[in-house]
Amino acid sequence: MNERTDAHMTTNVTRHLMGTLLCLLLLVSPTSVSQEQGPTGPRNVVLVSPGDTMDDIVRKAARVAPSPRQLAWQEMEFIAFVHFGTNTFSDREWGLGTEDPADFNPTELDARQWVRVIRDAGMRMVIVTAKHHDGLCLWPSRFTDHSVKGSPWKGGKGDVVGDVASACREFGLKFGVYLSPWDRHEPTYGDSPKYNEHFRNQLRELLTNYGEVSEVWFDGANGEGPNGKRQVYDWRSYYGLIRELQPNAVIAVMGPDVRWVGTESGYGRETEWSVVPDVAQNLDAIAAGSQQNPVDGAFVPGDMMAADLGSREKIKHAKALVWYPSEVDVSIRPGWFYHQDQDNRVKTPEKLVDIYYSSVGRNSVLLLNIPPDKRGLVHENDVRSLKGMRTILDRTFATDLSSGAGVAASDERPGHNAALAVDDDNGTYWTTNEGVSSATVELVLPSARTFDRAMLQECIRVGQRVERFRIDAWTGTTWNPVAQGTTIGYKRLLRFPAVTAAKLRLVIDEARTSPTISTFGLYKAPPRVTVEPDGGAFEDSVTVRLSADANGVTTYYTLDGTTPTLHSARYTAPIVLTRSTTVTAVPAVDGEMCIEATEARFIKCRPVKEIAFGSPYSPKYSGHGDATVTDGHRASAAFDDGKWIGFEADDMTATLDLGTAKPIRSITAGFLQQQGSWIFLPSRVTCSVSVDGRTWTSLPEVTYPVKQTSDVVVMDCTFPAEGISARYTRIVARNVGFCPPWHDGAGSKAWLFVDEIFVE
Ligand code: FUL
Repeated sequence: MNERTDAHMTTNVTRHLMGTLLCLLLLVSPTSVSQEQGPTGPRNVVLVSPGDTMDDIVRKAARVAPSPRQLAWQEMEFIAFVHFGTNTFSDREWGLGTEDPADFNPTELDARQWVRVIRDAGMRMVIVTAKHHDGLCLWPSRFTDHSVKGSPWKGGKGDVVGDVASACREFGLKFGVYLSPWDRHEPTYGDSPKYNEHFRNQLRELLTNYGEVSEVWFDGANGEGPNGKRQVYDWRSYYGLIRELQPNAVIAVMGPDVRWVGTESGYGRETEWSVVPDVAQNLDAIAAGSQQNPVDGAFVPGDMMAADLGSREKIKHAKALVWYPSEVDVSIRPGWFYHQDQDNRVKTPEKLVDIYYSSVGRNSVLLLNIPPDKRGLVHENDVRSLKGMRTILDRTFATDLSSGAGVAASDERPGHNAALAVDDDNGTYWTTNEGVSSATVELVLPSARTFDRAMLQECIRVGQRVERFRIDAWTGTTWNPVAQGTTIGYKRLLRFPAVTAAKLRLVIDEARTSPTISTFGLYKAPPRVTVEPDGGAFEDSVTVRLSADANGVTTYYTLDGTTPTLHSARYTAPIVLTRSTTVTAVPAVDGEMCIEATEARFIKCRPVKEIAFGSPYSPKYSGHGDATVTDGHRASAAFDDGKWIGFEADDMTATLDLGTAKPIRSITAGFLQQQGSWIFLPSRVTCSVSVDGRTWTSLPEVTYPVKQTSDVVVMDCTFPAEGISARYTRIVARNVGFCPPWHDGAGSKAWLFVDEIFVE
């Protein structure tokens, strides 16, 4: 569905690259919030001179700090995107620009519900797609009729942008706008001066009529307009207008204040520097990068998407260094817009929590997209996941276990003693004396405490400095390593197996200058159950053990795929499974079920000695090689979960060898249908078995008609083989070959996805 993340989809987008390097000195803020003013105090940008040594460059990098607007934005930590518009009704991700505004017709639109749900989930701003690539304006712009004015919603008198802005004011959230420069509808698009004027007019409306705007999001995806023409964007004039009308708003992605992290997976970098060479603001590279297809959530290789952008290695040839912090944008669903067929693919609370740790917890702001449905409401499934996520985070961070600790540091600057690292005030910080760039802070807790999460924060108002750190716990005789990392930045969250200790230390091994720490917190996440083994294939029986990572926990489990309750079986002894089973376990504390379930699927089957494919699968969807389809770990409904293998236009022929002839009961192969991503069920599947690999017996055939449907289906194709003994099994699945005439991709190569093949 999502053209940008479907690695195999081709789009007709022509890249329109603007050979513009931003004029930094004009665009960045002239002042930063500095406690150390003066010629050596923090600034938003520093120039590197040709004669600077590495030490000079590192010292300069340590001085680069956020502008006030960047700092205010960073402190929001977790913000929401709302993709809503014509695509919501046409079931597309990128509209064509030819849509009829009359088709935009939400029946129960309630922006207050969106903002309430978003606030309750702990997010601090809403950025709404005022106009997406299709050009339909969600506000009644004076400069086009292609807007909500043409919609039956509220008789053409509605204003979605206005509704969101006033709901944000009511619920105390900041408000931001996404305005797509690429406009597939606007006739002046491609007529450069005219469209620039039109775009500024629209921007002016949004920046003057809706109160305070805190973020303006310019997309990197840019293509042709309705006349097939390209537009040369006058970025400088857009930025100038924003600075004039909303000086506190940050400009994101195709702009100078906030950097796209480089993936839409939700996972930021382990090493995330907010101080980067100025070339990171090169619009060519940003646009090129955002037209790439992130494969399995990895960073796209390339200058701006590398695994590290700001280490010493990266800054040594820079001409200037800027504060350009990262924003992680990701959708709660596979698509950016609502699609009914994704109602069951809403990210789970556990997944959202994992994303939170990997974005907010890695020196980034998390921009989570919550797309309202055709009613104009956030769907119940999304609300449920957000609530679950919030509960886990609240339970984790409710109590800071470092409170009451005695603190000492190997070095302290007067006025910045170690106690300031564990006080409740994030505005105060511990630091060392000039010239001391490695140091240790030791905490002595009032008694031994159990924790499995740590929070570290640098005082970024004076810059980002820490390059390498670790946390150790005292066992009574030695220091045991608990966690380690490179950058900290605004916030670093660390997860590790539970540790019980009364004494621990933070060791800063390397920093660019005196390190600062404004927060050093310790927490315990709600208990979770580990299932051992964590699923997979077994031949006769398998013994499964459940263990919780905390004391005082009772574990409840089911063997039928349902979520356990207090009435389910209570775990007291290892469970022996003799048939294919899904084990689901949830811990309970004091008679209350915890929220996080652990699930493991076990498949009873004959072990496969060897598997051979007639024609190779695509390297784009190759899982972990041949064994992907016989490892007992079944793929989910997500085509990009790394567990599917995909054949592009080709059929699949798989021959499995069990080593010796054995009695078998059935043979199963799983296939995926996700037609929005050009993945079809096979048109025909045949299966044959053999004792010697020469004489084959065919089992009755299975065929499927290819229907147009948006349903995502994981289909098991099972061939009964009761009473048969075989060593070899051969499955042939016919690819439909090319997308059928009724499909968006008619005539293009179709995909066949398979996982898992097992012989019971
Ligand atoms: C991309 C767009 O093409 C997507 O539709 C979405 O808006 C995402 C946030 O940015 O570049």
